[in-house]
Amino acid sequence: MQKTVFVLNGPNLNLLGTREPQVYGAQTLADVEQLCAQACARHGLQLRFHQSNHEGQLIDWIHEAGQLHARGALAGVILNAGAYTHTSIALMDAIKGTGVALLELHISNVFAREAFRHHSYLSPVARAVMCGFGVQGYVLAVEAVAQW
Ligand code: CA2
Repeated sequence: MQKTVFVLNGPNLNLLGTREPQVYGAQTLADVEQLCAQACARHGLQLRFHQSNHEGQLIDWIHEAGQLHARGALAGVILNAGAYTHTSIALMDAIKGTGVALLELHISNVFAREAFRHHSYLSPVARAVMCGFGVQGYVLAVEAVAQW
């Protein structure tokens, strides 16, 4: 059975490639989706790629992933929750409550940035955490989830 990978992107990541290229690079979110699609195709995985600026929408997608997880049809969730990483108990509860295997991803090295980016509500409930690989991190994350 072909398993599904959810790649979920939080607030402001729709701006990728348009501003702050020194921090987030020059590639757009559409470019990132294409990289993920190619990586998934290489591993025989189905891709669900989404971005939302709304916390509740991200939670709804995690719940959807949870339903696939319950049927044994989920490879994993790759989540770049953006700034919600540092604020959202609701996202943490959704990850914990659904039991999905989740890789927390950040484009930048959050530990080399402001102190408020050093704490994540999500890391304690994530299976793995990656940061600082630029948008190439999404490809590495798909490769990792393909081994789960
Ligand atoms: O490094 C990451 O991927 C972050 O999750 C990005 C978040 C930030 O709040 C986290 O601390 C680290 C911000 C996403 C904003 O994305 C933009 C992209 C281009 C231009 C402006 C914002």
